[in-house]
Amino acid sequence: PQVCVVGLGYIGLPTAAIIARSGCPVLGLDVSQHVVDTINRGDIHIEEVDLHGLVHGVVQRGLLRASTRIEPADVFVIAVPTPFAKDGHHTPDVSYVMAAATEVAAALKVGDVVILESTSPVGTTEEMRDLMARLRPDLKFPGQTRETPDVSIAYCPERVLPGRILEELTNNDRSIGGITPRCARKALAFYKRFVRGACITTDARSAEMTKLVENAYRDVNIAFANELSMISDRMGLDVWEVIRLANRHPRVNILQPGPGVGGHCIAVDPWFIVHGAPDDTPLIRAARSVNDGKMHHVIDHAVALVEAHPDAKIACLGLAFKANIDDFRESPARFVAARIARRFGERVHIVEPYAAELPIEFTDTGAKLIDIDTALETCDVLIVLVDHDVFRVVPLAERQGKAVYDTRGIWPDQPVEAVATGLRLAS
Ligand code: SAJ
Repeated sequence: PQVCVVGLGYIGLPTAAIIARSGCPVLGLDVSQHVVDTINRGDIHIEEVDLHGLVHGVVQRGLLRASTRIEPADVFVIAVPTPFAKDGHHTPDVSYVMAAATEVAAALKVGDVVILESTSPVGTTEEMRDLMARLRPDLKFPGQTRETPDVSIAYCPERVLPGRILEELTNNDRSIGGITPRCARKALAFYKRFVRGACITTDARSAEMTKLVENAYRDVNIAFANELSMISDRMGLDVWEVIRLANRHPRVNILQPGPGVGGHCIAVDPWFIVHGAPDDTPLIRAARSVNDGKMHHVIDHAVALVEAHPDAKIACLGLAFKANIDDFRESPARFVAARIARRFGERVHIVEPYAAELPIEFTDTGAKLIDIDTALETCDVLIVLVDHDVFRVVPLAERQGKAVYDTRGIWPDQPVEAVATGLRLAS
């Protein structure tokens, strides 16, 4: 089939490339002319392991082409962002999905399959169907007619991890949620072309909820770890030791505390559930507030540590939202480092091997970007914010004598001097 992927971001572009690799001709649609031109040259505008080679190959073989204008296709895959509305209430904004559906509606013909992949509040796929049905009264839509509908519509969320997108796109199991069982079967046949994991059919609303639940589950579990770290700080316990020991229980598996939860999904998706059931979500809300609160707890402890060492140079290790990636958006590490930089100015040095320059909010703070070796030679206070491998491998000998606040627990051998755990102060 001819495939059209709407939205060429972190999910859309790898998806388009993998479908193209399976042999289907793919048109990738994006609102940005820059993105379209970049891809048509065989280049990419985002960083992801092995993606450049794959895109280059499928563009060269004529299987992937990008455009700002939609064309007829047999399968449409929508992978556009669903951010918060700017109302300050964490309300989901599905306007990009509806804009994409409007474009797709204009190109629809009998027999087409429309698949939504964007993380969406429960009911969005049906809302999208209603919109397309209004725009195309000449077609019969699923769930609205007792006759065989002219088009099929399904919700099939992605569940890939940044840094492992290509591998996980192919190998992860997927939920395939049809507006009707027939829609699910049509979508299933499509995903079977390029997914090796199991594809499990369900209805669209259950698939929408499943996606949100997966990320809320992780958020709640990280919140538990973060709450433990704050309790341990208060009680003078080593949270890493406590978690390590508790996880020896055959049915306990506590996640890792950190400076808060970042990224574009785990700190966002739980709110989509809360929005749909505001009176029934005390736990999910509490997790959000614990994880956001952890960021401020880390800032307070880092400030206390720096103030206890008035003449020392400070190094903040890491800005990325998690280990070993170059994504600095929605990053608690970046937020914490910027607060430290604003407060302590020229004493502050930032180490981020994945950044070529400091983000905009560091301008005028006096903070400088340096490499890990310089930091180890010149800084006496180290604040670990990201568990990049390049930090993890620094041996104790090079950290000895320094005051260390290890928010990720990457250096369990760091001698503890005083204050609460979490604040690992070298003697
Ligand atoms: N984190 C911790 N402690 C942990 C694990 C993670 O503090 O033990 C933090 C990370 O440092 C990071 C944040 O949580 O700041 C999120 O990182 P992550 O690796 O847990 O997840 P993401 O945001 O990169 O990707 C998630 C994944 N969802 C789940 O694991 C349930 C991925 O499978 C989804 O496809 C993705 O969200 C998405 O697109 O929704």
